[in-house]
Amino acid sequence: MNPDIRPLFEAFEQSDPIVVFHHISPDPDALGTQFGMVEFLKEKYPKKTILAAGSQPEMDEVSDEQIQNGMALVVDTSTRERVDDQRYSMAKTIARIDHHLLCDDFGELDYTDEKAAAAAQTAVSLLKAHGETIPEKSAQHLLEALISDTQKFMLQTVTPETFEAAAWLLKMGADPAKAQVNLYSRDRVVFAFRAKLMNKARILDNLMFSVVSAEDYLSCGCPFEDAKSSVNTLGSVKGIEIWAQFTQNPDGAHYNGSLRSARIPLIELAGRFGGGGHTCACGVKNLTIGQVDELIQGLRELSVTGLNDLEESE
Ligand SMILES: [Mn+2]
Repeated sequence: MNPDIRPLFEAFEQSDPIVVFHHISPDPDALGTQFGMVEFLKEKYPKKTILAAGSQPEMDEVSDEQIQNGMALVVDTSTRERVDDQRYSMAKTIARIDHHLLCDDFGELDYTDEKAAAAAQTAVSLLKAHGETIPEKSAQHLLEALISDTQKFMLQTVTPETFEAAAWLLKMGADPAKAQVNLYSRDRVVFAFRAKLMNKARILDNLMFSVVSAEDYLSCGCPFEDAKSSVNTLGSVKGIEIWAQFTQNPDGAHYNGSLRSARIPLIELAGRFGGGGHTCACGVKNLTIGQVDELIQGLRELSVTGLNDLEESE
């Protein structure tokens, strides 16, 4: 990561408006880091226009002019194509705060810490290093981002720095009990869909997977966005090393895959199908049903060979 943090804070100082962007289909890290930065910037610069961009209804209306005249801050987004609202590229100044494996360089103001467990962790290190204090609202958003991307601090990506970031956020007023409610109270329709997902789960060697149709979630009244992010419903089963969810898109033609493992790297296999993400948590889009079958076979093999590799290296 760019060790010199000053240019980022100088850019905040000099820019107005500042528009904060997230990735397509934002997860709680993308949203929490986005709103964490928005609330911080609003408090620091009460006279400036600070906006949250994105295609969701709860986001701000942002005009072309506002983007052109100011700064775009992109968070939690691995590549340029994944920015939710491509108008970000019209901004005078573009910066990024991220933690994905670096495959697209955003330039001089790219602050990507590949070792951070969440984009929120990168954001906190920058804020701390610059001696900032942040309002409670901002701290709450960032804590929720951190908890979510680390699955409650239980992933291999968690380091002492992750807890240091969490400790700092608590000092700034964040409340973990509120985070539990905000992050993990499910809608009843999501609960109903997840029951189906579990019902359809199958086990092959050390792999558990479930392939669900559009009908499966639409009939429960569960939106695609909520349905497709249910993969961890399949995790935490003894003897299961890899778990995966394949969700048919609402168009009925393709499938969205979410792949997870506790410790076997999946990124290379995901890459062969055009997917990406993190070492042990990957997403793959637009799979045909034939590709879903191929990927399941690949994951099944990896659930055995990957485990052997781990045992040998122990
Ligand atoms: Mn993230």
